[in-house]
Amino acid sequence: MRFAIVGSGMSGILAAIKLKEAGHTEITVYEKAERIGGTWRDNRYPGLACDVPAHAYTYQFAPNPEWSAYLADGAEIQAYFEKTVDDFGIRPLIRFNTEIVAMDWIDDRWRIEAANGEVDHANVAIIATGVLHHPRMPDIPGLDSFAGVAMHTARWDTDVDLAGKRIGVIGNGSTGVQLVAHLGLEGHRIVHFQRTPQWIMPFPNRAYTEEEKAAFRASVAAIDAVRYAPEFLHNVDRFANGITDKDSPQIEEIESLCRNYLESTVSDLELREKLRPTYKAACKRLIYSSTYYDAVQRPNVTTVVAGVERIVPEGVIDGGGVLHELDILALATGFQADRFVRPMSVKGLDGADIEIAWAERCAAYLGITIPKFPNLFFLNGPTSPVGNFSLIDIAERQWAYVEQLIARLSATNAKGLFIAEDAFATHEKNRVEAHRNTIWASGCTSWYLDKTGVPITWPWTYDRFRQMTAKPDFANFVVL
Ligand code: N01
Repeated sequence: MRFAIVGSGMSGILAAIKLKEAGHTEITVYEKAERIGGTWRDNRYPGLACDVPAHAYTYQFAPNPEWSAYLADGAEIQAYFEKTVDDFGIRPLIRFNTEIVAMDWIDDRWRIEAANGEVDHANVAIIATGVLHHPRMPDIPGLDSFAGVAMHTARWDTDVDLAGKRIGVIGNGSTGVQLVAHLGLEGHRIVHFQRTPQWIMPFPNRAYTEEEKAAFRASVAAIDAVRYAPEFLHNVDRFANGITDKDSPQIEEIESLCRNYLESTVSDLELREKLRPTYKAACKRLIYSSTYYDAVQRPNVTTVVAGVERIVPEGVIDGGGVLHELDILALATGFQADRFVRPMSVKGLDGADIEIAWAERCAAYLGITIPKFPNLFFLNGPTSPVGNFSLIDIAERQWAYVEQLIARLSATNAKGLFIAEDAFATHEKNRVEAHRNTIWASGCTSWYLDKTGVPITWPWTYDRFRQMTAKPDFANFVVL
């Protein structure tokens, strides 16, 4: 069996390692960039970190006793993936600088075409192209006229010298908050344009001591004590169970923790009201930060809530007509979250086209498989649980499921399999229905929502995801 994996971020690396370990030899990982790493390669803005504890944001099979802190920064996470690729010997499988542009199911296998004209064929295609990959540029008049340096946070130019510069930041999602917290505490002059306030959950970080790292090296049990620490699991469970019901006591508890943090930390009453959200906590992705409120109270940081009217060569004119003169403009304006595999063209059985399949909304059964696309398996595909979970854990569960699909192909000599249309339609109907009551559909805007207002995520508990991905029900699959 020949395998093609598209993308060498966290999920693609996982798939390659697992296939190699299972004894497969015909594996190629296609990577359009010149390095592995996906999100952690593309994002290099100051303050980038992961708000999932490092020991929980780690492959099960590759624990890392060397994590320097409870929450790791972006560069350290990228280094972990680079090391894992080498430790497991999969670098030779990766074709760098090779962007796949088209995939067609022809004669019982995938014909895979790269932008450079190369063509490959594979029996199984693993789509590991990430969730938040294509930057979303804001539609603000005059953006092109800015005379300073304007850059999206996912395209940060680390050569730009920030010293002494006046820096504007548009956007206050997880990215904008990390950037402003970091630069603000470093003393840079920041003007932060906030369109909608965010709920902020305190989540202190701390460096590990050499003694702790020695204990992690000595025993995986010490690592597991962090990974499965009761207080961390309590946070995860509270969130996982709360999101399914916007009126749940868990959401009330999250909101009260955030509200208390705002009120006990931000002393200036005018600023406090600027930062107070009017929608339910966790409706937008909940932000974890124990430094942002400190930063925005510094005299070098200004929070502007008057909106952004237009951009001019000198800076930004806010909704009140005030000009904020700037040298650097950071666009922390998020991603086109509905792209997934696209702009790649993917055509399956009987003329099935991913553009048509996803015309109304992008979705995949368990985030893994879609009807009429045989042996096309997504990791962290659409409708996977993305909330505030470790996407590594989700990809590992999905991989364990995909492994069983691949084993079935081998055992039966089948050419292909995919989720049946009726099983998928029933699942999607239930998913859309269940979303009515979730926190994400409780009346805010966010990247979770598709164009019809339905969240592109998992509306049930995380336990249900665990159960449903434990074992495929082959009665729900079409086997060729
Ligand atoms: O993007 P976002 P992000 N004028 O879409 C604003 C993950 N992540 O890059 O809320 C003015 O959340 C927009 O305003 P509003 C995580 O899953 C994880 O921050 O729409 N403002 C919003 O404030 C996260 O959820 C980590 O009113 C404009 C912001 O831009 C996801 O990535 C770290 C605007 C966009 O927020 C995306 O986060 C970082 C305009 N025209 C990110 N257009 C971890 O630690 C947009 N905005 C794991």
